[in-house]
Amino acid sequence: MKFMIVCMALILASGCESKHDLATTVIKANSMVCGSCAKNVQKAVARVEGVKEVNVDIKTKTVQVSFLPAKTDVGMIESAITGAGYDANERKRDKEAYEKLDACCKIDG
Ligand SMILES: [Cu+2]
Repeated sequence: MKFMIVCMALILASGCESKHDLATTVIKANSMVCGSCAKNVQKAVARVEGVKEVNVDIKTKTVQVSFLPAKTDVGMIESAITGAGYDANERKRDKEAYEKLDACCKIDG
């Protein structure tokens, strides 16, 4: 977050977009319940081309992602999460992927 503010200040002052053209989004993944969910989501999002950084917070059930807007977008990142079997913002998890999750990761039995 600090970085973004610094970058924005720099863009206003001179223009650092060539080196620091990362966008950051926070995605709600409410169906994550444990550490292995967090790992699954982390891995799935990290595989998306253009994603530079993934921080999963299991306590707040959020996924903070830094990505290159030229290569990917929030929709693609959400798809990666739903494809791993977890809800992402308003998108519902992929049923088949969800069925393959460990028993501890299933929220509705
Ligand atoms: Cu889990």
